[in-house]
Amino acid sequence: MKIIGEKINGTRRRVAQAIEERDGAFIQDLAIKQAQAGAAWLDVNAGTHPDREVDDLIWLVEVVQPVVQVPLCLDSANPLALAAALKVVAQTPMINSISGEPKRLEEILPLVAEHGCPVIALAMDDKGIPERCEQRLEVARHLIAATRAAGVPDDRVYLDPLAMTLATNTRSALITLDTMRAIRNEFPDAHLTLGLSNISFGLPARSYVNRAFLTLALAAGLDSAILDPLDREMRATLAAARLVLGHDPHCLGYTRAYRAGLFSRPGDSS
Ligand code: THG
Repeated sequence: MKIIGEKINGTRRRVAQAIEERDGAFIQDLAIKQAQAGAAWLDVNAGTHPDREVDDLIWLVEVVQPVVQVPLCLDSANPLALAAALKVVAQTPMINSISGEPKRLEEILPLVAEHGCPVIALAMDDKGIPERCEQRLEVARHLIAATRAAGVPDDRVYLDPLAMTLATNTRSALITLDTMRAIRNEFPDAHLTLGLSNISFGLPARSYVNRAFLTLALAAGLDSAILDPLDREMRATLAAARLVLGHDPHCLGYTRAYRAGLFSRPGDSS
């Protein structure tokens, strides 16, 4: 299970402020902490100012990459911002994301193919996020046909069946989990990913909801996720769920997490 650290995201207020003020130290601190917590990629999202996104994303990349070894996950729907960031990255990044929207697919997929990037593919198109599992699967089929045609192998594609908040639709997690099982079954070589914390937008005590969803998503075949690696409870849940699912030979990951103090509260010696 690979973690994509979610915290450098310009839709978060404190991060938007740091981008605006060019406060590199704040961003670098988030990068270092997430890398130390075991993130395999760091998501970088410059936020929602179309006129500034290119400059802001380049700034983020140049601030983050000198202080960590892990590759970035460039989170943007804007082909110009992605192309500009690709020129300044030190290591091949993950591209987040393509979707069934024709323009996004036509302009971003060539960048993915040219640079040999892993890519996140969202199960949505220009009509939005389909309500039903079968329709999301249909978009996933279309996306895999497109990545294959572009010469991108399935194991470089991270299909995202899309997690939407339970606050407005209490069947939303069930739809996402059904879509994951269907994708896993039809495209066994492709990866699955999710913006996990989306599931709890607008709810109180979000971490409980995120953890319950993570456990069920792992059982449905999730093998990577965009989440908060600094959430210790989340990482403890991940270690326990992997053990229960038989993904942790000799219980090594679980016992390592215990020895690293993941299951005790900071300052608690038990
Ligand atoms: N799929 C893909 N990419 C994505 C998403 C997705 N990128 C963006 C988003 N969704 C995933 N990233 C986040 C980042 C932060 C939060 C949720 C999803 C979030 N943060 C809280 C906040 O800012 O208040 C709490 C965490 C915090 O403060 O640290 O909810 O679905 N491919």
